[in-house]
Amino acid sequence: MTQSVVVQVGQCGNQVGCRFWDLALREHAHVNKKGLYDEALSSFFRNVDSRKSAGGACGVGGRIQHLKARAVLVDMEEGVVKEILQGPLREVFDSAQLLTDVSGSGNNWAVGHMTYGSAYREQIVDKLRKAAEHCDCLQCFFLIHSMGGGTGSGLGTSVLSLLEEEFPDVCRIVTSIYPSAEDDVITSPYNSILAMRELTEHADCVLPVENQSLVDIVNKIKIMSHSAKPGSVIKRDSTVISGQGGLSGPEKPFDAMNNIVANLLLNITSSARFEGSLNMDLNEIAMNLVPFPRLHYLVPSLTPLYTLADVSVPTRRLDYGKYNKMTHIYALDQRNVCIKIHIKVKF
Ligand SMILES: Nc1nc2c(ncn2[C@@H]2O[C@H](COP(=O)(O)OP(=O)(O)OP(=O)(O)O)[C@@H](O)[C@H]2O)c(=O)[nH]1
Ligand SMILES: [Mg+2]
Repeated sequence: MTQSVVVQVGQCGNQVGCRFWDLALREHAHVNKKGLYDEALSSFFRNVDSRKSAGGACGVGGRIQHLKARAVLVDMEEGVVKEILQGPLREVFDSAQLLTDVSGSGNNWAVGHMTYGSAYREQIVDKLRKAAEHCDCLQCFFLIHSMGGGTGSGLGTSVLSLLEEEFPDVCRIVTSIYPSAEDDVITSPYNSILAMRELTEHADCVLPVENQSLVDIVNKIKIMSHSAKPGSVIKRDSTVISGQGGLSGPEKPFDAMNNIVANLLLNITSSARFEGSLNMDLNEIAMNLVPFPRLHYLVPSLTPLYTLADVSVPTRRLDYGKYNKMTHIYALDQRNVCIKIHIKVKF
């Protein structure tokens, strides 16, 4: 089985990333009842035994000792990463995976890209290499960042070009959070445009997510949940928009929105994380859906929202048998016709 490394850059990247790790751990805990470190876990987690020498890496098949996320966390402010290290996910990361500064990029793409990009180049490459060395067969880098902030857009895209330089054969899938029209960061349109040029040049595949759409989805699900028909039960620990009931403790402002993005990533990676005859590798997303190298913006969507809200409605019968949760991706085919592709994921 192959492995992937998540690179989370900036406040948004790290906050979304943490929701992803939280949900991924919960999902694996749900299916992995025996406490064994299996192939599914190995795709995004390492199993480390601190009593052993040489990093203490344990192979697939043994008991779970300490799970470490295959991740690199970068932020030019300290706050968010510090909070992660004090939160329930602190055990999942170790200091070798983190890179922080104190002052941030001040919402300025150029500071992130040029100033921090060159100042931290060696350190970033070092951390990426270490993460890659822990993998038997590294298939994919997942970069998560915002397009509006200085560090996310500037340093995030600098990291992307480093990935291309250092690991040209490893697939680069980027989840970019675009600012909404009412964004309070005044420079966010400029940052987004400057970052987009880099994404076009250096990414294999970009999954753009717009903050306003996330707000709309959260509101829609809340309305649906409140107006649920008599007899339908709303699960208290819905993992779609709520982080409550799990690892995360009290909910923070962006949590509901970030949970949607985390769910999206969870669904997209699920076929790479779990065995199955219909399952595909992650690099097939780029291989099958990108008609031209620079035309790689795939608009993701989640459906149906009703199941997402965890409202218990009778499950619809789908031809996919046991696969009854799907992710759609829109793409242009060779004739520039918009096509809608269903990615099947385990439910
Ligand atoms: N969906 C979502 N958007 C976020 C989150 N945090 C910030 N944003 C959005 O991201 C943009 C700001 O980027 P940040 O990630 O905060 O900035 P940064 O990358 O830390 O860069 P600097 O603070 O300038 O160093 C704005 O458009 C915010 O609305 C988050 O947790 N989730
Ligand atoms: Mg910041």
